Amino acid sequence: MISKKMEATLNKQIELEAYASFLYLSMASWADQQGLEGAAKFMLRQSSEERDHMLRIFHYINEVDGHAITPAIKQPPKTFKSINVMLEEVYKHEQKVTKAIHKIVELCYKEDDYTTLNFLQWYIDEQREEEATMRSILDKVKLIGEGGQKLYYIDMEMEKFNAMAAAEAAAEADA
Ligand code: OFO
Repeated sequence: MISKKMEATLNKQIELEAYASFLYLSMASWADQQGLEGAAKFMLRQSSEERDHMLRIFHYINEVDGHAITPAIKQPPKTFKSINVMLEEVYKHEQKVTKAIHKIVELCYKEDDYTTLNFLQWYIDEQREEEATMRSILDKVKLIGEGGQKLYYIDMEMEKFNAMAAAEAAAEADA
Protein backbone atom coordinates (compact mmCIF):
# COMPACT_ATOMS: atom_id res chain seq x y z
CA MET A 1 0.00 0.00 0.00
CA ILE A 2 1.43 3.40 -0.95
CA SER A 3 0.27 6.84 0.12
CA LYS A 4 -1.94 8.96 -2.15
CA LYS A 5 0.94 11.40 -2.47
CA MET A 6 3.31 8.63 -3.56
CA GLU A 7 0.72 7.33 -6.00
CA ALA A 8 0.36 10.79 -7.56
CA THR A 9 4.14 11.25 -7.70
CA LEU A 10 4.68 7.88 -9.38
CA ASN A 11 1.90 8.68 -11.83
CA LYS A 12 3.78 11.91 -12.68
CA GLN A 13 6.85 9.79 -13.33
CA ILE A 14 4.82 7.59 -15.68
CA GLU A 15 4.02 10.76 -17.60
CA LEU A 16 7.70 11.76 -17.78
CA GLU A 17 8.81 8.33 -19.00
CA ALA A 18 5.97 8.22 -21.54
CA TYR A 19 6.93 11.65 -22.85
CA ALA A 20 10.56 10.52 -23.13
CA SER A 21 9.38 7.53 -25.16
CA PHE A 22 7.44 9.77 -27.57
CA LEU A 23 10.17 12.40 -27.74
CA TYR A 24 12.75 9.76 -28.66
CA LEU A 25 10.37 8.23 -31.18
CA SER A 26 10.01 11.63 -32.80
CA MET A 27 13.80 12.00 -32.82
CA ALA A 28 14.13 8.57 -34.47
CA SER A 29 11.77 9.63 -37.22
CA TRP A 30 13.60 12.92 -37.80
CA ALA A 31 17.00 11.17 -37.85
CA ASP A 32 15.66 8.66 -40.35
CA GLN A 33 14.49 11.52 -42.57
CA GLN A 34 18.00 12.97 -42.45
CA GLY A 35 19.47 9.65 -43.61
CA LEU A 36 21.06 9.09 -40.19
CA GLU A 37 20.20 5.43 -39.87
CA GLY A 38 22.48 4.72 -36.92
CA ALA A 39 20.97 7.58 -34.93
CA ALA A 40 17.43 6.55 -35.93
CA LYS A 41 18.02 3.00 -34.72
CA PHE A 42 19.58 4.29 -31.51
CA MET A 43 16.64 6.60 -30.75
CA LEU A 44 14.10 3.91 -31.59
CA ARG A 45 15.71 1.61 -29.04
CA GLN A 46 15.80 4.41 -26.46
CA SER A 47 12.13 5.05 -27.12
CA SER A 48 11.13 1.47 -26.42
CA GLU A 49 13.33 1.39 -23.31
CA GLU A 50 11.46 4.43 -22.01
CA ARG A 51 8.17 2.67 -22.65
CA ASP A 52 9.47 -0.22 -20.54
CA HIS A 53 10.43 2.22 -17.79
CA MET A 54 6.91 3.62 -17.88
CA LEU A 55 5.35 0.15 -17.72
CA ARG A 56 7.49 -0.94 -14.78
CA ILE A 57 6.08 1.94 -12.72
CA PHE A 58 2.61 1.28 -14.07
CA HIS A 59 2.70 -2.34 -12.86
CA TYR A 60 4.32 -1.36 -9.58
CA ILE A 61 1.57 1.11 -8.70
CA ASN A 62 -1.12 -1.47 -9.32
CA GLU A 63 0.85 -4.13 -7.46
CA VAL A 64 0.90 -2.00 -4.32
CA ASP A 65 -2.82 -1.34 -4.57
CA GLY A 66 -2.66 2.07 -6.21
CA HIS A 67 -4.20 3.24 -9.47
CA ALA A 68 -1.80 3.67 -12.38
CA ILE A 69 -3.03 6.35 -14.75
CA THR A 70 -2.47 6.31 -18.50
CA PRO A 71 -1.13 9.81 -19.18
CA ALA A 72 -1.98 12.38 -21.82
CA ILE A 73 1.19 12.99 -23.79
CA LYS A 74 1.96 16.37 -25.27
CA GLN A 75 3.20 16.59 -28.83
CA PRO A 76 6.99 16.35 -28.87
CA PRO A 77 9.00 18.51 -31.31
CA LYS A 78 8.97 17.11 -34.84
CA THR A 79 12.21 18.60 -36.10
CA PHE A 80 15.61 19.36 -34.58
CA LYS A 81 18.22 21.91 -35.53
CA SER A 82 20.97 19.34 -35.92
CA ILE A 83 21.94 15.91 -34.68
CA ASN A 84 24.25 17.57 -32.16
CA VAL A 85 21.41 19.68 -30.76
CA MET A 86 19.12 16.66 -30.70
CA LEU A 87 21.61 14.61 -28.69
CA GLU A 88 22.11 17.49 -26.25
CA GLU A 89 18.34 17.48 -25.75
CA VAL A 90 18.38 13.76 -24.98
CA TYR A 91 21.06 14.32 -22.36
CA LYS A 92 19.11 17.19 -20.80
CA HIS A 93 15.96 15.09 -20.68
CA GLU A 94 17.81 12.24 -19.00
CA GLN A 95 19.14 14.65 -16.38
CA LYS A 96 15.59 15.84 -15.76
CA VAL A 97 14.43 12.24 -15.31
CA THR A 98 17.29 11.54 -12.88
CA LYS A 99 16.30 14.57 -10.78
CA ALA A 100 12.68 13.43 -10.74
CA ILE A 101 13.71 9.94 -9.56
CA HIS A 102 15.84 11.48 -6.81
CA LYS A 103 12.85 13.55 -5.69
CA ILE A 104 10.77 10.38 -5.35
CA VAL A 105 13.58 8.83 -3.31
CA GLU A 106 13.40 11.84 -0.97
CA LEU A 107 9.67 11.28 -0.60
CA CYS A 108 10.29 7.58 0.18
CA TYR A 109 12.49 8.61 3.11
CA LYS A 110 9.95 11.18 4.29
CA GLU A 111 7.19 8.57 4.26
CA ASP A 112 9.29 5.62 5.45
CA ASP A 113 8.23 3.88 2.25
CA TYR A 114 11.06 1.36 1.92
CA THR A 115 9.16 -0.77 -0.58
CA THR A 116 9.09 2.03 -3.14
CA LEU A 117 12.65 2.94 -2.22
CA ASN A 118 13.72 -0.59 -3.06
CA PHE A 119 11.75 -0.48 -6.31
CA LEU A 120 13.51 2.75 -7.32
CA GLN A 121 17.02 1.30 -6.99
CA TRP A 122 16.74 -0.10 -10.51
CA TYR A 123 15.93 3.39 -11.85
CA ILE A 124 18.88 4.96 -10.05
CA ASP A 125 21.25 2.50 -11.74
CA GLU A 126 19.52 2.87 -15.08
CA GLN A 127 19.77 6.67 -15.00
CA ARG A 128 23.46 6.51 -14.11
CA GLU A 129 24.04 4.27 -17.13
CA GLU A 130 21.90 6.39 -19.44
CA GLU A 131 23.65 9.60 -18.49
CA ALA A 132 27.06 7.97 -18.91
CA THR A 133 26.12 6.69 -22.38
CA MET A 134 24.86 10.08 -23.47
CA ARG A 135 27.95 11.83 -22.13
CA SER A 136 30.16 9.45 -24.01
CA ILE A 137 28.19 9.99 -27.25
CA LEU A 138 28.32 13.76 -26.80
CA ASP A 139 32.07 13.67 -26.18
CA LYS A 140 32.59 11.80 -29.45
CA VAL A 141 30.23 14.07 -31.35
CA LYS A 142 32.10 17.13 -30.08
CA LEU A 143 35.40 15.62 -31.20
CA ILE A 144 34.03 14.92 -34.67
CA GLY A 145 32.58 18.42 -35.09
CA GLU A 146 29.47 19.64 -36.90
CA GLY A 147 27.86 19.44 -40.32
CA GLY A 148 28.59 18.06 -43.80
CA GLN A 149 30.60 14.87 -44.04
CA LYS A 150 30.98 14.81 -40.26
CA LEU A 151 27.39 13.65 -40.03
CA TYR A 152 28.49 10.39 -41.58
CA TYR A 153 31.06 9.83 -38.85
CA ILE A 154 28.60 10.78 -36.12
CA ASP A 155 26.17 8.23 -37.51
CA MET A 156 28.89 5.58 -37.58
CA GLU A 157 29.59 6.29 -33.90
CA MET A 158 25.91 5.81 -33.13
CA GLU A 159 26.04 2.47 -34.97
CA LYS A 160 28.82 1.41 -32.59
CA PHE A 161 26.49 2.04 -29.65
CA ASN A 162 23.80 0.02 -31.45
CA ALA A 163 26.22 -2.86 -31.90
CA MET A 164 27.19 -2.68 -28.21
CA ALA A 165 23.52 -2.74 -27.16
CA ALA A 166 22.85 -5.70 -29.46
CA ALA A 167 25.82 -7.58 -27.99
CA GLU A 168 24.60 -6.86 -24.45
CA ALA A 169 21.09 -8.06 -25.32
CA ALA A 170 22.51 -11.26 -26.83
CA ALA A 171 24.66 -11.88 -23.72
CA GLU A 172 21.61 -11.37 -21.47
CA ALA A 173 19.56 -13.79 -23.58
CA ASP A 174 22.32 -16.42 -23.24
CA ALA A 175 22.63 -15.97 -19.47
FE1 OFO B 1 13.52 6.36 -18.26
O1 OFO B 1 14.44 7.85 -18.44
FE2 OFO B 1 15.96 7.45 -19.35
O2 OFO B 1 16.53 5.90 -18.92
